[in-house]
Amino acid sequence: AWARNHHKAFQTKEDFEKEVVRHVETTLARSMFNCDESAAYSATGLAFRDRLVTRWNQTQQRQTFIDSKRVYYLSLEFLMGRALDNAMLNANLKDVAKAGLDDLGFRIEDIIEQENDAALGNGGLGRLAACFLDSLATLNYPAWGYGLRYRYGIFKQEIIDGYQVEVPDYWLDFNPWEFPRHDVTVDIQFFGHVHKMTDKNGKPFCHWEAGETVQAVAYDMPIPGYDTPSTNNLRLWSSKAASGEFDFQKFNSGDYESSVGDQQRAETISAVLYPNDNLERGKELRLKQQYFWVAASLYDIVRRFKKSKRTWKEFPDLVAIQLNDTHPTLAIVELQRILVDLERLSWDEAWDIVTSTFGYTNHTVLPEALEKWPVTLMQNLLPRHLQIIYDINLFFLQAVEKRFPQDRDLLSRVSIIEESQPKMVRMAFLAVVGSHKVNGVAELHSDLIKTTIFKDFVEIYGPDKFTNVTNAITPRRWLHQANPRLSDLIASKLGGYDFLKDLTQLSQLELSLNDKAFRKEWAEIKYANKVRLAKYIKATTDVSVNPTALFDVQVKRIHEYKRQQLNIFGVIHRYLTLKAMSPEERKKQQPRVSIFGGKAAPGYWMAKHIIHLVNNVGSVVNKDEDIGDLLKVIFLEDYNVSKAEMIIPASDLSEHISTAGTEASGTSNMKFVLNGGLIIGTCDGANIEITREIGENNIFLFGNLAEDVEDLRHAHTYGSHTLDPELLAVFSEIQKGTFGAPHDFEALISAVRDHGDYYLVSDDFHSYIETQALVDESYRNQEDWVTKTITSVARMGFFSSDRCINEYAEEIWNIEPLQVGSEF
Ligand code: 26W
Repeated sequence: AWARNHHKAFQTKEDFEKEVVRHVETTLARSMFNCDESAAYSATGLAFRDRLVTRWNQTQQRQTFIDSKRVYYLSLEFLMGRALDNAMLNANLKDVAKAGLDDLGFRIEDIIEQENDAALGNGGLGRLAACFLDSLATLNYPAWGYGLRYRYGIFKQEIIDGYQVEVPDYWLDFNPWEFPRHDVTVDIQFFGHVHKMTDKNGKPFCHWEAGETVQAVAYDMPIPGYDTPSTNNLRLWSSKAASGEFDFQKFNSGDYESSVGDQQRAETISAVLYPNDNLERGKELRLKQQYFWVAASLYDIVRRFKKSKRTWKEFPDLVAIQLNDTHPTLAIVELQRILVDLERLSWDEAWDIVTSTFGYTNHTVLPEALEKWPVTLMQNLLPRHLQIIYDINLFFLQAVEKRFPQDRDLLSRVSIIEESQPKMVRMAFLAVVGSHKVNGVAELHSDLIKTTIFKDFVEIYGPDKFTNVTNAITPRRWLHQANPRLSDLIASKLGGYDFLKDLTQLSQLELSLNDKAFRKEWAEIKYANKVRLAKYIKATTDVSVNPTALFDVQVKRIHEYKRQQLNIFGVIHRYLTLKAMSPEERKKQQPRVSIFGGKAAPGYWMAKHIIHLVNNVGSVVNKDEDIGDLLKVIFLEDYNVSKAEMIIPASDLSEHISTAGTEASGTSNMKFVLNGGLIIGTCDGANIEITREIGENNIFLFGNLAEDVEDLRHAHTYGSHTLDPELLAVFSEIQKGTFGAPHDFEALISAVRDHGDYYLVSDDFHSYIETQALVDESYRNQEDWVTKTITSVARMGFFSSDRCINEYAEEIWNIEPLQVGSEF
């Protein structure tokens, strides 16, 4: 109905073309004669943005009018990737756009390729947030995301002479998907002092007189749902000097540089995404980012709540806030401060509201990733917040002491303040104490947090406060968009695309297991995706790979716990084995292409050594004529969301081989299986639940179990530590200089050989090699392999982020979808 009222709501290619031409000629002020691909992208983006805006406004108006509970997802990272393809597919207008662009002389694939990824995240945590936004909109939940608008997203990775080089990612040049809201600003304060005051009734209260003010400006991005008019909002804050802060005194007295310097200091807050994944480094600017974003978001949320004219007690009936890891934990303190200092509620009333509002998701148990801030830093930057943290801790410890008298050990173990030198604020504990639910992201992980880092809190609060919501992915981007041919084939079997909104329908694919034509098309799609990747590999690395070889892929952030070193040591072992064979024997071997991709944090030397080793092994193996197509080793530069969309559909086998108990969930494992690839993996994170769903015949599991890791580590340190002989042979080869100066790789070897092998590379090596041999054998039987992949896809229904979001909505947020009807 609304379409008739809006000329911009094109439905035909002719109308779409008119919109593109209009945007080229007026918005971009160019002529169609010199409309290049970049201009065509911009105009196409603007045309789709126009039609999003209408629905976006209507969704927001409706949410406000109905006054229903909203969820706010606070995440320091949103790894959105590209928006255009997604917007076209969600609106079911990609065919229209394709035909229209074709008329105008463009190929839609080339136009899509023009867009920069919105790369505001490191890896799993940020991409999960993006999948969640897609599901929230698709399921019509009233939801907003809140994050930071980094000027520089995750760095771009170049490989030069086998080494990673970081290049800044300036992505904002032209971004049709964001709407600056220069009228939506919040002044954010830092530093200063706290004064004790009394109000006119003689009641004492605290007043924070800040030393620095920075302005937060909102930038909004529309988040379209699939096959629904619902369009949610992602609000990202950008920092600039507060209007009163530009120092005209300095400016007029000729001190231009220093007045501009203040401006730049303010803008620094949202300048750059910290590129550490799973490593906390206690930098003041990072804490400033966290508070800046949290304070702006809460001001916004409270402002919206106040318009509803409800009483404060009703706040949790209208507002749920989810903390994506501990990064936004200061929101707990900030809300308590707003309620007590500014709104003048009693401490207990305020604390009830706060704890009913927040939920906290934990994404890691790695000790080096758990956030702790020095008390002195907090005292200086956020003096009033530190006082409140101390009070929260005091009341909490008093309550614990009451329930468990005389257990001083317990008190010091659970204290939010760690009594170390220097004293530290433990953010995870603060998040637990200030939330009504705490969840892990896969069953094993949720069990682990209950028995390790939060064990005492389970005693204190009881087990019901802790729950599990197993991660999942959006099938719209990770099947329909990334692998359109597979999506079409599935739709042809299932009678339409409803499975994209109810992924459990995939189970019907098992009925087609014996359908020859279907199987053939299934295999052809995989092959076509491999051909496309092979072309990309040739174009970017100049290595020719055979698309009939087994494509073995490990793409994710480079980290010792994810064990890319195990993979590359395994590759070297394979190379040595092949070299030792006679030419006749070699002919019987299964050809393989080992593909790696992923970024190392700039200061993470071990990770950088791993990248270097992979590249050097590649340059030796790839030109070895004895080996030929039997083994190729590829490092794909600058792994990101849009590359993932090409790489994942082309994989036969993907590696998810973290030391058991270290990978909280993993989500790419799900993406690979959903695209008809199999997994080699450890019993870790979501691999375990994937196995439960698809069956253990359809996954290649290996290695030690999480329950045995502690004992093995202990044995390495205190007992005798014998290393796997085949791994030692790999080490000798590296040390002979076969893959370049051995010095460069000494640290990788000695971590295993001399420093206790914390990640159990040696303990799992034999099992890994044997399991890889099993993979070769399985792959030889292509019919069986296809059966395994179809069966696996059919059983992946559980891993839709729609299921995941419904669980959060019911168990944690207590929110309902907003029915959308014909009035849209
Ligand atoms: C403060 C430094 C820092 C930065 C990022 C610490 C921790 C992080 C993230 C929590 C790391 C992360 O992305 N964790 C991943 O979260 C995914 C989504 O739940 C899981 O699938 C991955 O297993 C987990 O590593």
